[in-house]
Amino acid sequence: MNKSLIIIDAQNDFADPNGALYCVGGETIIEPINRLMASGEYDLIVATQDWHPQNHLSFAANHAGKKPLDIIDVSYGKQVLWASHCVQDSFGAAFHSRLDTFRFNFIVRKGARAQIDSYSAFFENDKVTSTGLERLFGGGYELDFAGIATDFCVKSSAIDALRLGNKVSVLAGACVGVTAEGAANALDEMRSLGVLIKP
Ligand code: VGL
Ligand code: ZN
Repeated sequence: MNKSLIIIDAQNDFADPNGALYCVGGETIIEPINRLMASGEYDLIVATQDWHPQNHLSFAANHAGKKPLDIIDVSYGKQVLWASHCVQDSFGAAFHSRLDTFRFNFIVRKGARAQIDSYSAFFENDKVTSTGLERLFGGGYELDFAGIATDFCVKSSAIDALRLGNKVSVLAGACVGVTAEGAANALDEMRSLGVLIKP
C-alpha cells in the first residue's frame, strides 16, 4: 500500500450553499470524501485550502470595471476573475464543517500571494512558484484526487501530478465542478492526458 489521497479545496466558499463561489452539489461530496479517508486505503491524506488575501489579483472587486468570469492579462498569462472567496481566516476559507479534518496529515495553503493565483496543489499559476507539495510527491507515487472544482483546481492539480511522474486517478464521484459542462470537459481532457477517471 503506497497510495495517497489529495482533497482539493473542500471549503465553505465552494461547498456550502451560502459560499461565495458555491459549486452546485459541493456539500454532497463531503460524506464520500469522509468515507474515502476512513477506508484505510491511504498512507497519507493531504488537503488543500485556497487561501487568499483580500487584495488578491483573482478577485474581480480588485479591478475597476471588471466582473466575475471576466478574463484579464497578468504577468503569467490569462487570469479568470472571481467573486472574492476563501479570504484568509474567513468562514468561506474554512473547511466544510462536516469534513473529518482530523484525518488530514498535511494541509497545503495556496494562493496566498496577492499577485499570483494558484489552482494547482503543486504549483501556482505561473507554473514556477511551488506550494511545496512536489517535494512530497515528486514522482512515482499513486495519488487519488477528490474535491472542488473539477474544472479548475482538481484538473490543474491532477495534470501537475501527472507531469511530475505520478500515477494519477480522479475520483469523479467525490468531485464537483463550477459547471457540469466544465466538469465533463475537464474529465475528458484529464483522461486524454493519462489520468484514470474512477467513479
Ligand atoms: C478554485 C476558482 C478560484 C477551485 C479556486 O478551487 O477550483 N476555483 N479559486
Ligand atoms: Zn481561489
